[in-house]
Amino acid sequence: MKKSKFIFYFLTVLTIFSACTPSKTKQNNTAKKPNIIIIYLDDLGYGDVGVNGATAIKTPNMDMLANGGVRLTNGYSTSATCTPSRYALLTGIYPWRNKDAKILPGTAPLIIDTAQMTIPKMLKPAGYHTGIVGKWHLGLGDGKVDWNQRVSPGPNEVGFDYAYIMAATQDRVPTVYINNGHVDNLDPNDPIEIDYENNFDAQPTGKENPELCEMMWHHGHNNTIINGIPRIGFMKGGKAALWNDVDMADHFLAKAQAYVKEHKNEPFFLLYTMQQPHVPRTPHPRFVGVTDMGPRGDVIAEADWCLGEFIKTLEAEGLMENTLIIFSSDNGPVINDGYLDQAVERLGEHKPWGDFRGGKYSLFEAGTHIPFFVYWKGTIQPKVSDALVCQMDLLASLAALVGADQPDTDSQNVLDAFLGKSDKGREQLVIEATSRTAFRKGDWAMIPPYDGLPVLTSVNIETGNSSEYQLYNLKDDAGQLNNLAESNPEKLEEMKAAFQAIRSDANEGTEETIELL
Ligand code: NG6
Ligand code: CA
Repeated sequence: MKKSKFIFYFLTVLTIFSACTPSKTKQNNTAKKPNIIIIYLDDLGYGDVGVNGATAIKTPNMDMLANGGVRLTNGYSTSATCTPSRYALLTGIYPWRNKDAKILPGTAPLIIDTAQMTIPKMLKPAGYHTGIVGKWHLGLGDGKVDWNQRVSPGPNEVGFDYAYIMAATQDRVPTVYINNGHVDNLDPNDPIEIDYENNFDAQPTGKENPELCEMMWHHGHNNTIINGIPRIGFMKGGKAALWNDVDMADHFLAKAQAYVKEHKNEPFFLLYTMQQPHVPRTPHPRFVGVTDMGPRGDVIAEADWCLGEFIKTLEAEGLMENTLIIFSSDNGPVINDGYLDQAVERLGEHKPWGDFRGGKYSLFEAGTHIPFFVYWKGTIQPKVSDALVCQMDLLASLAALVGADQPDTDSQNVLDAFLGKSDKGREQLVIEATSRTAFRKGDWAMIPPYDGLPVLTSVNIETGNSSEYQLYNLKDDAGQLNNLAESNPEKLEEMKAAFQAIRSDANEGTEETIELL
């Protein structure tokens, strides 16, 4: 072969080779990107899970994730209620920076700015398809939603390619599913109207017509009756679109499974936000009586079953080794949250709050100290970790995992703690409960003074309010019984200074009104 011809062939081969290489590398990179699934429960307490001490409820599937992955014993939501926790999870921003990040009515506008960074928005350029199935509760539209048109902005406008959601909570209207902005099964001849102030045409309500209620309200929850359950807010029309409460778990499960099957050939991110054990607790008849605790126990068992079925789908599709699963809850537990559903009477020895004090709505630990497990078959070695981590850190940590830029938010990259490679999490965390904030640093928790009732007696909820500073060493006193503020003034001053450095207007916040009676 002549030298020039050889060079020609050599260059041709080189060109073909180099033309092939990048696409091959790209393919390989894509293949290596793990699917990311966040399974997020509603009001599940630290102690509601077997691995965290529950015996009256069996949670074998949650336990499997915890025992086979990293069981985080110092894992937090930012807040002791839903909306702010979900806001922080998705945006990496402390919810108290956004005055609208409070428990929202079903008619509230979207509280995430469509220009804001979110987990799905961060993942999309990294090649991910993004979906959410389940509870949303971050507002929809821009203030005046027409439920009979496409409802936007919403999850699709803040990064989700696919969104199959309920707008707010199971106890709030509208009681319909929304599929990428459209109310599912809506009959245009039976339009939906929603109002949180005024009833429509003297329709029956829980307040006026308790005889029509199959589940009785205790406080709040006395407006329009749907499926025998009185709700928060008034709703008219949309009969064909109404969800069936006892089928909700199966319905969301089927959507989550379908999403996985449809997107198994590309990296995907799925936020699967189950509605249990939030009120109204409506287990499918298959689960009624599987615990001795009444509906609250039964729906936790139902949620665990859903998790198991969902994992079976991942297994059947051969996805387990390439899927990172994060399991957590938006806030701590509540027993009586407004319906008479036997939760109080049949609680028995079960401790939904584990060893902690308080629960949902509380600045004490159990408000935000929630179950938190990270599982990745074959990649994560089983471990119990006491690294301090918050759901808000998932944005920066997942960005590190997929090689995206670090976002400029409150989210901290603690990926190694999530993967069990390090015991080092964040150093400090501001926690929030109904617009009041407190502080966690090292082994210490500090709650500044707040006016307001320390205990909401009719529902037996401890708010954490006190006229004095409270300081607890959680290492010796997980149950926050010994206030060390007076005996350890140095520590108190150190905590106050560190807290105020982050939250300079901490004591000026106004307390959110929760209608409890
Ligand atoms: C409260 C509701 C409570 C629950 C909560 C939101 C009343 C009296 N109480 O206002 O039942 O819906 O809001 O829960 O209406 S969360 O988990 O979504 O934050
Ligand atoms: Ca919740």
